[in-house]
Amino acid sequence: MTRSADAGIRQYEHPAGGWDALGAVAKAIHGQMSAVSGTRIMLRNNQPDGFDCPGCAWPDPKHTSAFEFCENGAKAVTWEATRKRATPEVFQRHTVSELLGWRDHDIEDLGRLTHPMAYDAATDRYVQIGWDEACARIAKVLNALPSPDMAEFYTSGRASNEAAFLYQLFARAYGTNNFPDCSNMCHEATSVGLPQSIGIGKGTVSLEDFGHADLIISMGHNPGTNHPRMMTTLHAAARRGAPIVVFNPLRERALERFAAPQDPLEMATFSATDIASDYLQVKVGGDAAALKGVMKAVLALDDDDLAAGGAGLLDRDFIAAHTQGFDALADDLRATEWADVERASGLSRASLEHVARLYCKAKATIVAFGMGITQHRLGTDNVQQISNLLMLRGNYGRPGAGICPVRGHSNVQGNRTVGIDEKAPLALRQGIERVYGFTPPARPGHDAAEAVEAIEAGRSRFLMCLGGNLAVAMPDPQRTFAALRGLEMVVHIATKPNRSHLLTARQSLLLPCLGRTELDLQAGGAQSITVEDSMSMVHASTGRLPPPSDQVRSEPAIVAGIAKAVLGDRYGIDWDALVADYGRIRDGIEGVLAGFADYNLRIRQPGGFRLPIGPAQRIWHTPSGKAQFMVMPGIQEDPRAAGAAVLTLATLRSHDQYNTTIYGFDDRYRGIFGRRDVVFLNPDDLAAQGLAPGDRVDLEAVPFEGEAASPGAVLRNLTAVAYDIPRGSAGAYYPEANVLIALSHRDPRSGTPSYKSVPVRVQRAR
Ligand SMILES: Nc1nc2c(c(=O)[nH]1)N[C@H]1C(S)=C(S)[C@@H](COP(=O)(O)OP(=O)(O)OC[C@H]3O[C@@H](n4cnc5c(=O)[nH]c(N)nc54)[C@H](O)[C@@H]3O)O[C@H]1N2
Ligand SMILES: Nc1nc2c(c(=O)[nH]1)N[C@H]1C(S)=C(S)[C@@H](COP(=O)(O)OP(=O)(O)OC[C@H]3O[C@@H](n4cnc5c(=O)[nH]c(N)nc54)[C@H](O)[C@@H]3O)O[C@H]1N2
Ligand SMILES: [Mo]
Repeated sequence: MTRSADAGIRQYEHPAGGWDALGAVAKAIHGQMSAVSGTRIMLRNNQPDGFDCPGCAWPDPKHTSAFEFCENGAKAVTWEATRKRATPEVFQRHTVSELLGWRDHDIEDLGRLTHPMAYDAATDRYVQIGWDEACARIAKVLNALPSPDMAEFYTSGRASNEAAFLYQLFARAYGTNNFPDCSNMCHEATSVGLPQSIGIGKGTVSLEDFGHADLIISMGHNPGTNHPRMMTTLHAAARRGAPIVVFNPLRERALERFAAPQDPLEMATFSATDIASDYLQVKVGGDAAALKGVMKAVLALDDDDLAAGGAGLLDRDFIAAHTQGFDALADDLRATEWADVERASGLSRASLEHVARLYCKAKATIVAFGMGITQHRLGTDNVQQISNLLMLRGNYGRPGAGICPVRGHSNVQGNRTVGIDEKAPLALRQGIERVYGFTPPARPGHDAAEAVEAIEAGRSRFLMCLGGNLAVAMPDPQRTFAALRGLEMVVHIATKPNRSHLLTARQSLLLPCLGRTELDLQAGGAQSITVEDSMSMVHASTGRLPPPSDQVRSEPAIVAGIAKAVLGDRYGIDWDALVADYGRIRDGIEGVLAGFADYNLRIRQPGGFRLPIGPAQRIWHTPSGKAQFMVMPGIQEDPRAAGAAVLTLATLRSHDQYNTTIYGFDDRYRGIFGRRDVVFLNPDDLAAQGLAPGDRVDLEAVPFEGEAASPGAVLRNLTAVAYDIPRGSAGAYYPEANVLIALSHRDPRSGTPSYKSVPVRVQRAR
């Protein structure tokens, strides 16, 4: 495997999207299924009577339009609908130890799981077992645990509302709130920060609002790769002349220039549209400082306007009627020094003042944001500063205005809504008691990082995973992998094999489930499931493809089967009846939770229905009943960032991956082809270390305030790529770079791992 160090690294000259994206779809289909079935299934994607795309949580325009082309949606669908099968025979051919040596891509590319299996330590292989046997083994372990709080129930956000609701009902009936889930690694900073600011942990805008916004600020996300359908929205906004201000350390191609595959003219003429009107390359981790700078400038502009006899630029009526804490915020902003803002954000005062002027000119502003905002030690502060900025000019509860956290997994928001929440809100507990007649536990359970710590310490002995790849998604694989291997039992409900499944415990079960695209036939006939998108729209999804084998069961059916085995007829819940007709599960959700009235009726409307979002009506479910300005005193900086030798590393998704699922080895828009072993560095940082582009380097973790990654955490032999990124900032791919992240390196307010601000040193490879 010798090749020149800079092979596969070259500038990508085209706009994002366009014909290259169409070509990539053809390739994705070719790799996994026949062209005819691939094309046919793609046409049912996000259609009113079709299935919801498992690719992301961006909403569909009214669910009535023609098929919306999306390259990465196509990859997600074909990866699930593949013809490849990971049968028991396949597992006979490969020991678990052998599979552990494979790349993540190759493990999943074995294909769809077809039969329930259990790990056999004697032969080091997964072997087929029956469903009843699997459920009986789980019941035996769970019913022997000294406390229900010694079991962990993980969820990855692909599960439907129906599956997730049953899952939490089962675990709460069993007796715990231990619900580690992928949102703990994702938008938890939003879920903790926004309720304090505006009384709900969700976005306030609808898709229609983007058509009315006259300023869109995009912070810390990469929609060209992770939410390609959002590019249609941004493309339309750019075309009608709405300024789009981007805060991102990396110049992401799609945010600069995009050719919309749905636009016949652009496709025919090979033309494209500029997306960002202003691209601010904030330092990694510098957003709170940048936002404070913009707000400070807004206050100054307001002062000037008042001095010139104007009415001021703040929305004083909104601030007086709807908010609390403005004076404290203003005092803090006036006391904040520009020099500190500039240093911490890496942005000039002039550029932030320019954004402030655009903001004061705009009648309606939306701020959209992703992982570049949330996955930081200051993640919750970042989110709250965004809300402060919006509140200064009353940008809530008006057309074209509001906050837009762009969610990850296609139903991660729905999972939280229907009860995947380790904090066990009172209303949910009361609802369960009302409908199901038992009192769920009130004590808070574990989030994802706490679950791993509890497992490591032996305080938890059992782990069930409804999807996902927990061990690989979490920081510090050295610790996390070792912890999981120490469990009494681990149970994975999954579509495809992955590395977490190979970290076997005393007993390990692998249970195959249906995906979104597949026909879900139960006693009461073919079933639909429901999901909630990033904008709180709940709608139905119906799969039609034949299941990968007759042994594969739906997630609700698997959960109900386990619940029956573990709980017997405790609390008189008729699990079989719930699975026979998912409408009964939805009736349960409707009974337990507010906002779901006529659930079964309303999902029949095209496009579904929207859950109530208080701030969209200027209703604030905060303790004071008002929206709160949240002060982040001063400018907080990582003390290490001052030292030139320490860089702040953001771990990123490539264009060819879905979280830990690696579809392929290209990151087209960043100019990386056929490899992932690279680190993106500013040319001056390279030179400062006596390095040149193409050199092999090692990244070494730098402990923070005594929080160390596992000793000697080093990522070796990466190729240095000179990239347009601020000095002091660096980028490398997730999950490879997770070895550098200490489990304790997280936002103290939300527990979100600081995946996007990892202190590292770069040196020539040993
Ligand atoms: N195809 C595809 N789609 C996906 C996923 C996938 O892996 N593949 N994952 C899904 C999931 S679970 C999620 S959560 C979302 C993730 O979608 P994103 O939120 O887009 O997540 P990342 O790819 O991690 O990219 C974060 C962006 O933040 C920027 N960034 C890094 N650090 C900072 C910073 O300090 N400040 C600012 N302002 N920006 C920063 C990076 O340059 C990058 O452009 O996508 C979902 N959709
Ligand atoms: N360094 C670093 N680490 C990160 C991040 C980062 O940006 N940087 N991002 C974090 C984020 S935002 C997230 S959300 C997590 C993701 O963490 P997870 O959600 O745990 O991981 P995924 O990679 O999405 O899970 C992929 C697996 O899900 C299973 N699967 C797929 N579809 C289905 C289905 O329909 N049903 C079931 N039961 N299983 C299915 C397959 O077995 C597949 O292998 O990772 C986090 N980790
Ligand atoms: Mo996520």
